[in-house]
Amino acid sequence: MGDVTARSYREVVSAVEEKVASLRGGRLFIFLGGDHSITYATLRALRSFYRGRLGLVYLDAHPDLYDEYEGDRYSHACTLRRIVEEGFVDPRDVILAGVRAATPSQLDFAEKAGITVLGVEEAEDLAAYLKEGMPYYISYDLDVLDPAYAPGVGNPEPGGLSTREMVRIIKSLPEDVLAFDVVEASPPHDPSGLTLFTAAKIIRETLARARPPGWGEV
Ligand SMILES: [Mn+2]
Repeated sequence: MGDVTARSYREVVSAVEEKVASLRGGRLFIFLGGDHSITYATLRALRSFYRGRLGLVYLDAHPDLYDEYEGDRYSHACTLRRIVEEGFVDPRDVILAGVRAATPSQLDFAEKAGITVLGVEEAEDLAAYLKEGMPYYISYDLDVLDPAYAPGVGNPEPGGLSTREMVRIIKSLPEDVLAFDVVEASPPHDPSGLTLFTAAKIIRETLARARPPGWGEV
């Protein structure tokens, strides 16, 4: 589908919505970021025509649950908060995994909303929290990995998953995937190119795992 170019975040959101809606369902969507705020745009676009059940697996070192960050409610630090507040996904169908840099207020919001939060240790068991028969959107923030494996991200957070552990997690994900994204790859922070190789590995493993999506009545 190509790149999205825009002069503002608002334009990003409408450009993504236009492109995605023009193709509608029946295929597996892959979105490559760009910072994590893109996931608000992609889910909003999918929700413009797909109204069925949808779970979200959100792999991230950070919860992205701030109400506002540096004066911006649509910052990458607020993405998951906007997704659940605007009703794109029921918070009880969200699994946030690999978290290791959370503030108390964000964890408090997650608990009240019913979001399942798993730390790095528990991330490998996330399959136990998946809901049977529910299609999923998978969002991979590359900073869920340890910076040893993916140094080229905007907010590296040591103590994360290894690529091997990530592959094991991917093999445990649901096969019914409507769409997935891989975000936060930042080439200027990735002089060796390793982060992009790791991103490619995640994409390939997810493609190997996912069945053609069951869009149902779209
Ligand atoms: Mn993120």
